Amino acid sequence: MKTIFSPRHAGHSGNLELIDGDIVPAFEMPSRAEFIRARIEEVGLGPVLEPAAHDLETAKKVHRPGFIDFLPQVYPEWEKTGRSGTAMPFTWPTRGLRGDVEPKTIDARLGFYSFDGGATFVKGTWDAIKSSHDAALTAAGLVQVGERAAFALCRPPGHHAGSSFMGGYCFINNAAVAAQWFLDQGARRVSILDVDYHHGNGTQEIFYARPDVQVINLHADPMVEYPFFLGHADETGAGAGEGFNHNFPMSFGTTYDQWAEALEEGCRRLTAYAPEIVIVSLGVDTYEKDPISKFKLTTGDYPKIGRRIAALGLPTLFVMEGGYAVAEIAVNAVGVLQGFEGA
Ligand code: FKS
Ligand code: ZN
Repeated sequence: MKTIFSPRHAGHSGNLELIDGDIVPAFEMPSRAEFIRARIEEVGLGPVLEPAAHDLETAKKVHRPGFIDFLPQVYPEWEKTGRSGTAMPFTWPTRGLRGDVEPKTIDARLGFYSFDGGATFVKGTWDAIKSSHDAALTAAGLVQVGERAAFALCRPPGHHAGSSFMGGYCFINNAAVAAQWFLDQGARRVSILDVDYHHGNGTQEIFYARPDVQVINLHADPMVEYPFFLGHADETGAGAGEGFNHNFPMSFGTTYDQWAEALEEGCRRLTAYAPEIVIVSLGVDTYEKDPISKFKLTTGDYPKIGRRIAALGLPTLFVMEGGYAVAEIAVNAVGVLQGFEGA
């Protein structure tokens, strides 16, 4: 399997994160992608190629155009106020406030276009976002021309980014852009299978009222886990999208046997939908030693996930999302891909 990876992700580094009443170096750091890249080479998964540049027209179909235009403006605007370091929002238009009027200052616009303080900017962030987006579309192109599967080693990740908001380390929703691109190439139905520990609230929101993209999410119960405000089992889609959104929230401490039951049911519903392409939002923060998560999957479980996905028998695009126990995430993420390839 070919991997698409851009070294430009590394400019998104040194960011600070607000977590548990503290400000710490962000868990979403460059070494994550570098460990995965090194592991791909170590096991000989296949070539690692750089992405081609793509325009943002597809991204502007799944995100509000003004939101996409805002992203490259953030750091220059931040610097114009005389600041350096990490740009992050601190005020959000929640219930009862005006979410329909875009204000003018950089601090206000950061809040206007986000749902939490987790999508932060340094100088190289926009370039990394763009390279991650390009990696997803370049890998999608490989699948489109007949590769059985491809791996977009995206960083930053994307599944928390919605039509007009960033958050949770995510800016552009790479998997959603790829799904839209496959449809624009003529696919009639695409499924997104999100196996990251956290609910892909952005992906759900983008496609919630649409029948052409089925969204299946396996994740920690939002009653107790981030992103808290979406991801319940009764969210099944709206309007023309009714019946095409499937959530499988699970408790803290979930082991592979329990998790695999949800995967099995998700795969049954995916097969019933009969998509032409599967996009896997591949997070490995379900791992027992992940520093910010509470599931109990072990290293030996990840190839099994890959094998089950391969058994769907569909062209498959893997898009990297989360996973934080740095060294081990590489073995686990590549383990899924090796399992898929029959290793
Ligand atoms: C827990 C605080 C949680 C934010 C977690 C963000 C998770 C991001 C991710 C992605 F795939 F997008 F990277 N803080 N006490 O793993 O879902
Ligand atoms: Zn996650």
